[in-house]
Amino acid sequence: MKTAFTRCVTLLALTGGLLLAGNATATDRTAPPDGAKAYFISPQDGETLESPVRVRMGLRGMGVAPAGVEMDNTGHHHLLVNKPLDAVDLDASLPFSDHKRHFGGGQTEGELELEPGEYTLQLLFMDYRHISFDPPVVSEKITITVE
Ligand SMILES: [Cu+2]
Repeated sequence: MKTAFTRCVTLLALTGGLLLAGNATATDRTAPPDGAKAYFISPQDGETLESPVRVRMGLRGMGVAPAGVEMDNTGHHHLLVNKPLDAVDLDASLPFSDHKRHFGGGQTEGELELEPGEYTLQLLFMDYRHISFDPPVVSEKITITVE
């Protein structure tokens, strides 16, 4: 009887530990400094441009570092193209796609090849693991037209 009880408690403890570990990874987001913000230097909201579109990314209150380099209050830029922020899982490492561009080398400028049309762009600044800060460090969402 006593052995069975002990085993049961051990199992519960193990399960509890695993659950806690799971939660820790899912919510292990770092708080950014107060007032941290990403912003577009260019293009401007409402601008009409030709492809390739040169994007210049600004950052206030934090520093840019390459992906994989863990330093306090740093991260790298990501550009959401026609991708609403609420469609992004901020607790997970951001996947790579045409709609979610990473500037993992620490770039603050990039070029976008875009077909003619209207696009929304938003910057999402994330940490060395491509995981969002909490609250997320984002820019305004802007709309551009490519001719
Ligand atoms: Cu990234």
